[in-house]
Amino acid sequence: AATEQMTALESLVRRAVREQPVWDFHTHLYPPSFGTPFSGAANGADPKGLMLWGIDELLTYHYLVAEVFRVVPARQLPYDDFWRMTKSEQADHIWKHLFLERSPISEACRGVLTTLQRLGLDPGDRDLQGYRGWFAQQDPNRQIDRVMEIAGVSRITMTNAVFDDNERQRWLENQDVGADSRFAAVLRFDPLLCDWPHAAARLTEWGYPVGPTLDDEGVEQGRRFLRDWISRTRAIYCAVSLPPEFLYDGMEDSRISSQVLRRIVAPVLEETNMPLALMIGSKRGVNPQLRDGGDMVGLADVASVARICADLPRNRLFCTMLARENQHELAVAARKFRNLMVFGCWWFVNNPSLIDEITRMRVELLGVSFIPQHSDARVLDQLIYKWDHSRELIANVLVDKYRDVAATGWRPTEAEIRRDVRLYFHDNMANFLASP
Ligand code: RAT
Ligand code: ZN
Repeated sequence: AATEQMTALESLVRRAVREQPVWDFHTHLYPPSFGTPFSGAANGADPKGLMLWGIDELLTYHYLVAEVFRVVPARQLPYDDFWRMTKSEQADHIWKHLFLERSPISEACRGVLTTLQRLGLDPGDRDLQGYRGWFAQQDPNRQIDRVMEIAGVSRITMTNAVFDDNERQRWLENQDVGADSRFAAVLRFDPLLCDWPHAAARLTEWGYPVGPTLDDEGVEQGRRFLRDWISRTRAIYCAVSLPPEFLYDGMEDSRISSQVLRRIVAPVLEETNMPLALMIGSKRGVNPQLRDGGDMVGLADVASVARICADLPRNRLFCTMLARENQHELAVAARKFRNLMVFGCWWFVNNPSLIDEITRMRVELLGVSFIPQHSDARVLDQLIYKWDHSRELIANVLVDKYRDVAATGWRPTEAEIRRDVRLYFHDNMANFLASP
């Protein structure tokens, strides 16, 4: 009878995790209003469009670009030759070298297979032309609904990079560009904190005159810039990615990044009642030839995050870190500060073995008070595999944790399990966004 109860508990947990719709905390996905370079059955491809979907985009994901350069000798394919190929030629190249000439067992390769399978295509066919034919018949807008349905995603959070000219122009030209209710905007402004001279020059050019050092007038202009863009995009939070070297030393810290954070970003976010997401640990462009795939991981300073939480108690921070070695300290920091919400297994830690390890540790230290995962999908269809794989791993952890308490005689009810899973996949994000 005891084992029967355990099996019942396990299937309850697995079902709850499978069925709970998720608000995806962080992606790089866009609705069709931002244009799509591959229009499928719809008319009107936009070569610089931001909505990426389909098999060629899946295969040319920057995770796979980095992997293919490892296995093809430099003399056979110099970087420039790869970048001169069309998207389909690049996809053919990756398919040949990473799927056919060696087995696709890396997480990024496996992801393509899971995605095809759950879309109803058979990876066993190994028929790239056939998959292309199928995608070419789909309508991008309807594909969004289909993918969200299969992945169990009820809201997609974008990353709206205001310093990206292509994207900024689209917001300026069409005030309804972000109006698709399936998507929520996030204002992303890395240069404000990472490269002030560049940010200041751009702000000045855009009608917000600020100097290379920060005086009171510059602070006012910086705040006005943020307010304008928060209202234009109707962002639900703001975000920055910071390098491993990022430091914050406290109220007296005169670094320009600390001043911008304290004097411009924090006050505007407080007045708009909005959290800031910090993604820390990515060293940009250690191999620029790989483009998006050329960034490295580095150990970051968790103490700086703790100091920000202490110095800015009226601000709320979401935080994720890229280095495996930072995960434990970050979870401990979250125990100290309720204005810190840990989220996701980001990029190089978004691998089964590490998701398992990190999620277990977080449950043990934080109970249900964190956001276990985000997809970081750049290609629409990736939502399927990212969530499929993560749901399975999160369920494994939860099964063990509920079993441990059940062994004491504490029997979690189905309603309680569903409540907890809803916190992980939806309510923690919603509550943290809303709470003053
Ligand atoms: O995971 C990724 O796709 C990275 O290229 C980055 O986009 C990272 O997630 C980021 O948001 O900076
Ligand atoms: Zn990202």
